[in-house]
Amino acid sequence: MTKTCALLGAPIETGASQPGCIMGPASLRTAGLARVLGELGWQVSDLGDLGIPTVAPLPHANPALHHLAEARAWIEALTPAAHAAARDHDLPIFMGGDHSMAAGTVAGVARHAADLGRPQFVLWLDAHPDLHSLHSTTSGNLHGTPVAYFTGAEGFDAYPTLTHAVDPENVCMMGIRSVDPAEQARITDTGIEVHDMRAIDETGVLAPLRAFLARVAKANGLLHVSFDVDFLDPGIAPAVGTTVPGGATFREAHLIMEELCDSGLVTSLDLVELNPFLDERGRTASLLCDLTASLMGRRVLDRMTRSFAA
Ligand code: 6HN
Ligand code: MN
Ligand code: MN
Ligand code: MN
Repeated sequence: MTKTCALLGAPIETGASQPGCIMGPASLRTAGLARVLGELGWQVSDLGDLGIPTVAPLPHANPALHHLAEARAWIEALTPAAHAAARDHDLPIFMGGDHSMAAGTVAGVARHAADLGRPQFVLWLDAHPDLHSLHSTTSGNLHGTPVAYFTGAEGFDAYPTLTHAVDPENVCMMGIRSVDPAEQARITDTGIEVHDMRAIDETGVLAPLRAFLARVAKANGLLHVSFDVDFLDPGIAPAVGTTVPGGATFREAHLIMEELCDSGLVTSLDLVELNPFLDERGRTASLLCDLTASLMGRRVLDRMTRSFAA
C-alpha cells in the first residue's frame, strides 16, 4: 500500500537570535522535497504553512525572554495541527522554522501516541540539548527550551498546558556539543540518554542508534525524529544561526537516516533551524532533502538482492 506523507510548514523565527528561519519551508520546497519523496513512491500532501495571529507581548519573571507571546501562539497552533497530521498520515514532516516549534510538534504527536495507547519516543539530532526552562535560559532565545517543555519539566506556566508529556527515558540525543550549565543539571536529573560528539567519535553512530531503536521496537513505540541543521558540521551545512564546530559528517548523517529507514519505526520528522539567508547556493536545503530521502527509502543498492556470499 502506498505510504502517505504530509508536509506542514511552520515559518517561525522568533525563537532564534537571528532572523531567516521564516524562509525555511519555502527553501525546502524550492529544493524539491515533495518531488523527491514522490519519486520514492510516497503519496505526498503539502498542507501549506501554518500561521499565528498578531499577539500582544506577554510579561514574564525572566526579563531575558524574547517573543514569549509568539512562541506560545505557535505552540497553540502547532499542537493540534501536528496531532491531526500524525493521525491522518503515515509520516508527517514539519518544516521549520526554528527549533522552538518542536514544543508544539512533539506535544501534538505525543497526543496521537496517547490516542493509540502507545509510548512516544524522540530522537533529538542537534548540537544542543534545548533543555532550558523559561526561567533558566539566559539568552532568552526560546529555541533553547522545547525538550524541557515536552518532557514535562517545571517552569512553563506561560506556555500552553501540556496534555501528554514524553517520558525523558524515551528521549535519545545525538550530536550534542554545546551544553549550558542548567542544561547539564537537567541531563543529570532526568537521566536523558545523551550521546555527545565525543561518544560518537568513540563508538560511531550505529551502536547507540541501534540500541535506542531496539528499545523503541520493544515498547511498540512511535518515533519522532527532530533534526536540527546544526547537528551537521558547519562545513557541510552553513545555513544555520547557531553553528558549532565538530558536527556530524555527511556519511554519519546519512547512515543514521538509512538505519532509521531500515528500522521502519519513524512516524514523524522535524526539519528545523534551516536559515536560507545564511545558505550557499541552496546547498544546505538540498542536503536536508537528500537526508530526508535517505530516511524515506532512497538507497544506493537494494540490500535484499545484494549478495557477495560464496
Ligand atoms: N537550538 N543553549 C543556547 C541557548 O541560547 O539557550 C543555544 C540554543 C540553541 C537552540 O539548537 O535550536
Ligand atoms: Mn535545536
Ligand atoms: Mn490521535
Ligand atoms: Mn542546535
